[in-house]
Amino acid sequence: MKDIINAIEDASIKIKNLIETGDTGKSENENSTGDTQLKLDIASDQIIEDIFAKIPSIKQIVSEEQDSIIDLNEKGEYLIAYDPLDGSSLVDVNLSVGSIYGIYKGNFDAKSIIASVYVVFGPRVEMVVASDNCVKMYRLLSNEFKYIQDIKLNQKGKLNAPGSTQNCWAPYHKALIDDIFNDGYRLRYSGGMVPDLHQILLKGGGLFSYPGTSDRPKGKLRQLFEVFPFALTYEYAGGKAIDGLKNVLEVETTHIHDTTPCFFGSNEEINRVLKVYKENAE
Ligand code: P6P
Repeated sequence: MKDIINAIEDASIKIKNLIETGDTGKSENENSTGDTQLKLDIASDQIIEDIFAKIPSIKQIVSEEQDSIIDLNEKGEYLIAYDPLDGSSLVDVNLSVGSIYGIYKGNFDAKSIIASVYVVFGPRVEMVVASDNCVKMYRLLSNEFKYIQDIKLNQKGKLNAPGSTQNCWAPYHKALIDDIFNDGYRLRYSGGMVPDLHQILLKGGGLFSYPGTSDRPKGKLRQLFEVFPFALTYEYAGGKAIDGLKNVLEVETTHIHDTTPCFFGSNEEINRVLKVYKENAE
């Protein structure tokens, strides 16, 4: 898998340069989930696809920016689902964005994920690799990624990142979020999944939630290239990731662009979510 990590490092250096100089305007196209594609989305997707196409161990890839599975090498061992530039609309207001990669063996489904990588493009460029039950962070220094630290979550944190359209929340979800704030948690939500989840990991814990809502009953975040990679990362860091009622890595995928409600966090916060959601399960 070292070849894949090296490929992600190379792609990330190119994407960093693209963010700094590229056109942040809209393209004429939409992606499979109906989001208007920015020129940055398409360009960063092309960078990653071109680099992955040269790696013999990669059998297939799935991108948020492309409708269907792309076949690369019949004899390849790995399948990669990725979001090339998540939160790209934040670039033109100079907020952090990121790339997310789920590395699978056998199938594009939760039980087949074996590793995940995300890269945060912020004041610094940092890559986090979750594999073999540990989470390691690297930082881009003089154009090379250097190991910085392992990441571990505390049992309980201080940050609360409540996503989705608040006037579409279930009443019990609103009460849960309000209770967490009443316990003194700090609001930390930028609208970028990668920096928001990275912050909770590095600050020791808390809760990130993107629930099912009346306008989006199955949530907004995509299973294969957003939710499952971060679920593996949070689990390996000693936390949990659920869909409200169960481990989110038990969720079934029927289409490569499927979404799911998701909660990521330290154990204590996730247990609070489970209690409330189980009490209100239909
Ligand atoms: P909302 C960015 O578009 C994204 O996919 C994630 O990065 C982020 O967590 C979420 O959407 C934000 O969605 O509905 O809170 O603006």
